[in-house]
Amino acid sequence: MTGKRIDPTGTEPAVDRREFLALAATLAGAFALPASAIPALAGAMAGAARPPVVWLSFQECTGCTESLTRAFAPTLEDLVFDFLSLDYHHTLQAASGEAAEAARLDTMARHAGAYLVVVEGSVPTGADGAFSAIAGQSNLAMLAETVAGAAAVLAAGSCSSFGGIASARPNPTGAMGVGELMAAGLVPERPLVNLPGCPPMPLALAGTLAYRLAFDALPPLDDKKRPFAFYGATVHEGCDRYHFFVEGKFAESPDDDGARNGWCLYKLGCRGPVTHNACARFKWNGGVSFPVESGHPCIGCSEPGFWDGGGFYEKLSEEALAAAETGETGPEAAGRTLYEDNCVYCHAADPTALATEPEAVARLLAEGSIRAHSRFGFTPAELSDLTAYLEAKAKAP
Ligand code: FSX
Ligand code: SF4
Ligand code: F3S
Repeated sequence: MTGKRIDPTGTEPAVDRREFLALAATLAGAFALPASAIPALAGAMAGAARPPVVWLSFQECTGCTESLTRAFAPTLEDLVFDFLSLDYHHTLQAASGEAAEAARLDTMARHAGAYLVVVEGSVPTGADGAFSAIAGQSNLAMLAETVAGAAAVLAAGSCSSFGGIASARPNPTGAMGVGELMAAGLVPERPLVNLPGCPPMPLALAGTLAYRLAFDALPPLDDKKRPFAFYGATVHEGCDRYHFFVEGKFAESPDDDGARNGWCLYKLGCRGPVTHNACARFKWNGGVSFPVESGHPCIGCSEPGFWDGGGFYEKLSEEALAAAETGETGPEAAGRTLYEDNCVYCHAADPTALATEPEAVARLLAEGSIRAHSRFGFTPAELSDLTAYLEAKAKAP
């Protein structure tokens, strides 16, 4: 997208119809919608309805906002002025202090049940939320208050989706993602979409908002509440280096001939095979490139367990790779992924070395009685998967 057009009357959309159609066509492809849906998407974005959005920023690096302001089509400015009414945003709003908080409360009152909440960053739960406050209100209290009347909540980034960097071991602030907080009853349950990535892909956020506007519904989500359109495939599946992976041609160090020849980065710790994100498909910076294409292994920034489970330069286990390759599913495979993404960072890679019986592991985790484990916030289904994996390993010859 090129330079901004300034409209002194404030009535002309900053994005023209052709650009909306191009974006709508890209999104229709991502959502696997027929071409007949393109006018609906474009029309919704170009239309007069501007859903009110309250954007909350908690424990984060502001990379998520940075990411969206780098969205090439449309830019955040276009989103703000054309198809959203961004009523409150800590970083971007002109208002400050009491006026800023008044704007948030006013939106919540005037659009009760209809406004959207975008959350950036994780929420500290330790010390009664005292680790982070805005306008004298803890992040936890502000989130609970704001989410209560929302039509839907979009967790933008890995921090708000799954806890992210702030929740990395030893998680000193008790940081949690929005879904975890809802499951724990600390925040009212509202329809939730997770858009993980550190930062998230701009198109995932823009696309989800556009879909909501066009169809008055959230896009189809997977079991981690991520839109299939952007998280339905792994980075590996779309990677340009995939044929080298198949041929067994791997870079052994970041500056060897293999790396120079563009060979597969699996041996350098690439997490592409187990990382669900659309980087390889849509790429970054206007489609220029993405980490793997630029020569760096994927560090799994969009998966639960990032950062502890991010796998920095540590080769993915053969077992995890095999499970990803065969598409092996079911409780045991899911349990193994949970174990490898979380437990192995403190415990042995082979769970049969654990001193605790499988059944007791699940119980202790559910009770949250081991302090360092409470941050995982495994759901009952995850605990059952983990138990299935531990039991299978215990029984294996
Ligand atoms: Fe987290 Fe976003 Fe990573 Fe940073 O706000 S997902 S640390 S890019 O900024 O929350
Ligand atoms: Fe690409 Fe990484 Fe998969 Fe190799 S392992 S094909 S570099 S995503
Ligand atoms: Fe993150 Fe991997 Fe994409 S590190 S930006 S998911 S290539």
